Amino acid sequence: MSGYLKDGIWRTGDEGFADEDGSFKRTTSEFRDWITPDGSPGPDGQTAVKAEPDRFHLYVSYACPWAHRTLITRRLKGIEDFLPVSVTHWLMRDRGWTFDEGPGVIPDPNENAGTIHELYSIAKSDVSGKATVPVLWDKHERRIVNNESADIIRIFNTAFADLGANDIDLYPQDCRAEIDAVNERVYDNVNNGVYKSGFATTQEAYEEAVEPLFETLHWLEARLEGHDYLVGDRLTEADVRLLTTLLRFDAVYYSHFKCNRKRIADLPNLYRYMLALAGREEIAETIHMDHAKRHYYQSHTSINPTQIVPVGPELQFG
Ligand SMILES: N[C@@H](CCC(=O)N[C@@H](CS)C(=O)NCC(=O)O)C(=O)O
Repeated sequence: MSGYLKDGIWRTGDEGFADEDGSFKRTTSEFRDWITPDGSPGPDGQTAVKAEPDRFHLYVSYACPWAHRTLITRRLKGIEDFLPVSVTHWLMRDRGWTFDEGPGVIPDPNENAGTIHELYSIAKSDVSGKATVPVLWDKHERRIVNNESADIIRIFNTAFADLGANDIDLYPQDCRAEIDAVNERVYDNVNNGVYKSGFATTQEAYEEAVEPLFETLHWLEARLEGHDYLVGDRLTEADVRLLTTLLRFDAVYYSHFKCNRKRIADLPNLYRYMLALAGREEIAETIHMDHAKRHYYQSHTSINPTQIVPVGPELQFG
């Protein structure tokens, strides 16, 4: 059980976030502004703020695959110095994400918030919806620039170019159409597919999610035959976006979310690909499977009422 904001007030419970047919409904992200080197609008005309060294802050949970994308991109782009990070406790219960003390937790130095939802209310006093991570925060204006990981990794790719970010391009112009196509299929069926499987409350809704999930994993398995990356011959955001779900698959989604037709370890190309990426120093440093395992098994008490965290699998990252 988590909670949500209604007109700026935090409420406990999950009302309004499941469909009547038992399928899991993901809400859309509310804050979609951009950061650009000079403050000019974002790629689709988004309102943007100028990249400045001591202005922004990133709030994440190590458990969350969406937030994990932003941590990996932050590290790959070498922008840690312009963008400090706060890390929530792994448990997400009736106060949502908190900064309660615990191993790995990094409290909020800006607003001294005890929970993520407080940041949402500071940013917008009548905000409604879930209080999700990641959150990209503007310290000057005390507001959320963006809370959509897909946007945030694109922002990181270009925003801090003039401040000395690495020039690795995770969304190269010549591969964009292919990256977008892969992302779309992976998002629907894999990144979100595991959640749709796990949070389904009817057999039909579960099967409707789990079938395309494995179909897509087999498609990816074939695509990676003889290749190290999903698109072209270099690391792109398509890999970052897939990887964070793969890393949690065998330890969490396979059992907790009932995605158990196969493990990633049973799919040789995907397994090799995942291990190679997870072994890169910059990525390895961002992996915290202790938070991920404890988060899922202990937070979702409707799925796992005993809150027991399984000991396996033997292979653990981070
Ligand atoms: N669209 C968002 C989704 C983020 C998201 O769903 N985060 C989850 C954690 S994995 C969350 O914070 N959930 C809070 C809740 O359900 O109350 C993104 O990709 O940034």
